[in-house]
Amino acid sequence: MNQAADDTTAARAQSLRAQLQAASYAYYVLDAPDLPDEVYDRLYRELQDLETAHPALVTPDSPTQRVGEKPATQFTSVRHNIPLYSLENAFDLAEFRAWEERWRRQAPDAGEVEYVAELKIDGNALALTYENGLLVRGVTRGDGVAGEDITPNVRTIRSVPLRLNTDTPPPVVEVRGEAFLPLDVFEQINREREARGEALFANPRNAAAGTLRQLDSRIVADRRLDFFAYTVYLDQFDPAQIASAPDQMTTQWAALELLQTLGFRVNPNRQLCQSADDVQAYYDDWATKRARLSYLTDGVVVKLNDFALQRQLGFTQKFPRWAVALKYPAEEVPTILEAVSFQVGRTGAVTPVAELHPVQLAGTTVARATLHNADRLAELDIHQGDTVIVRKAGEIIPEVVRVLSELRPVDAIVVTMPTHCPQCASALVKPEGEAVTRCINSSCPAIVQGAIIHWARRDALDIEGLGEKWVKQLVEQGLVHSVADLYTLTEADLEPLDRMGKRLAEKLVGAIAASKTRPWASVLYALGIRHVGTVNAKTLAQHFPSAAALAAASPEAIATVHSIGPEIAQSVAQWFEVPANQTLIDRLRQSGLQLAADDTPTQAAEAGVLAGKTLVLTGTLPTLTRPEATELIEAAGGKVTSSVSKATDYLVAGEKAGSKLTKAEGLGIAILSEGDLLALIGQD
Ligand code: 3BA
Repeated sequence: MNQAADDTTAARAQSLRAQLQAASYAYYVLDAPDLPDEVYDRLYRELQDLETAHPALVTPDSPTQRVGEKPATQFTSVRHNIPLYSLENAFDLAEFRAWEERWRRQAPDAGEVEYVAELKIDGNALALTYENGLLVRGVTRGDGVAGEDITPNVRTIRSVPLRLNTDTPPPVVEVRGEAFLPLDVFEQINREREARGEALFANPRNAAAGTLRQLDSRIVADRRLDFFAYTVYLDQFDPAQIASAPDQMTTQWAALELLQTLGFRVNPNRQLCQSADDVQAYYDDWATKRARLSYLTDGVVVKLNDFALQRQLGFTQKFPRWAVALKYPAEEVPTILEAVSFQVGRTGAVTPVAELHPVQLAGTTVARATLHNADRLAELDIHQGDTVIVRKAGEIIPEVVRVLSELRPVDAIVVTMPTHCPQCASALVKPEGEAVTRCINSSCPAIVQGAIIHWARRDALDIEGLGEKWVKQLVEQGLVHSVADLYTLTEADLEPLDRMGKRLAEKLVGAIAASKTRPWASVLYALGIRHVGTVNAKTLAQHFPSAAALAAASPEAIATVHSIGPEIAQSVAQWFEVPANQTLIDRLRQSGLQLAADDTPTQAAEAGVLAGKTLVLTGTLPTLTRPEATELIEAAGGKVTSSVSKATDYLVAGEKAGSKLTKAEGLGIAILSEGDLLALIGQD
């Protein structure tokens, strides 16, 4: 191609990008589409074709570059230049007024002030960095100090501009806001998950968090995440400049307008308030109106508008003093109780569950709610056909909080706990002083089903594809009575199951066989012994290198292990005394499962930087799960125990670290963040 043709091609690509960006902005940010879909698609394909023919024309902000090519293997932890503080909560208007009084005592000369009231989006905070106008990084909030770099996923959010809408971008801009899933997308995802027999997301916030942590950005792109911006730092590398800005931007209100100008979606329902009374009116107004929004809000964020006043007030250890989250109470709605069912869990615990006439609650349809246990059931004095009040607070499953007994149908029958297991009809037991009613028949189908699902978990024997849907059928068809039966299943056994087929049967048999290589500690955890979680299982497996050794140990001997208390020891010893459990262990051994430790520690572990060191984990780490952190530590030769003592070398502390942190500080034990740990073992 000659120079002139090259120029026109480049110019065309540039023009297509500009048109597509403008259309995208109108569609996703302004919510006012100005280009028919077919036209958009045609221009998009033209740009794609041009870029394929001339790869040099591809720019990082091209609309074709939102979705990455291949999945990431893991996310890296990134320290925030300016921490993301938390928001102080006010649970009602009185607490909000008290907050105002408090900051006023600290700034007695403030006089009349302006507040900005913003809807509090129930999502996940993100920090986006733009260098010379281009999006270079998107990081989750994490623990506020460090988060995960999820840039490829952030790029898929259509309302996040890949390039700032300005010809004169500052060298570095950091924008913060909330990523969220619209309610209709959330419901669609859960419908799909239900159809595949996967666990449902509890709420849109969890679903958004799960989506943001997806390693494959192509999946993220399908999920239609959205983003509202609310903070902009123009000079993020100087913490002294927090809330500082050029001359024209001295207020939160102006910052929000600037964000909008730069191309971000800013929540349109914000309001500039001249007083706390104005804020109160806004809060009351949105208490009902928010039910009609397409996304969830859990309160109002109130910020002092003036940056100078914000600076004067500053921050406490955790919160800015100039902002508060005025929460809405957990939603409560009345509905009719259609029936009460009794669910039997993996441990045999029987939970009464209210089957309800479906109602909309906190953005989702609720048809079941927990009644907790026998005591709660008796206390509620619930009758068939009762009108009940259900509540959903944050993550928790909905619960029945009250019964409107004045609306009770005449002659209604009181609901009581069954005396026999609804699954296997054996007598239930409720030990004196305990809240839980249990089925103690270890071959009860509900218990077997729960035990197998636990057995197959990622952090147990990790049997891919063995979800609830299949387990239910296996148990119902009488193919499996205990986890040991899994290892004698053949493809011919599985194939006839509803919607299984040859290919899946083959895969499942393979996945079950693969689980035979999992280490002794994982098998011990998978057995589901009370009080033996992943950490205790690891500890026990280290001290008792085989199932035979553990089975032979007295409770006293088990309790001598550091961090294993008498209650845990008792539970383990008791488990091994039950003849059925001994048979189970024998069968597992015959099937070739690892019931003894590989006694040669790996070379890496012996030579590892943490060799001989004892670490304790506490709180929520920004990127690693407990099992992941434990695995990394052990790979580096370290040992993880569950309680802090003088023998502890390091405490790895994440968000919401509690008494362990205090204790470690008291003992002068070195405290590591996740970042410190990763740096120490050379994984940063
Ligand atoms: N405004 C969440 N924090 C928010 C900047 C401050 C803030 C929030 C907010 C600290 C929302 C805490 C996490 C964080 C950025 C720290 C909002 C919302 N403002 N409108 C005052 O809608 N959820 N969350 N995010 N820095």
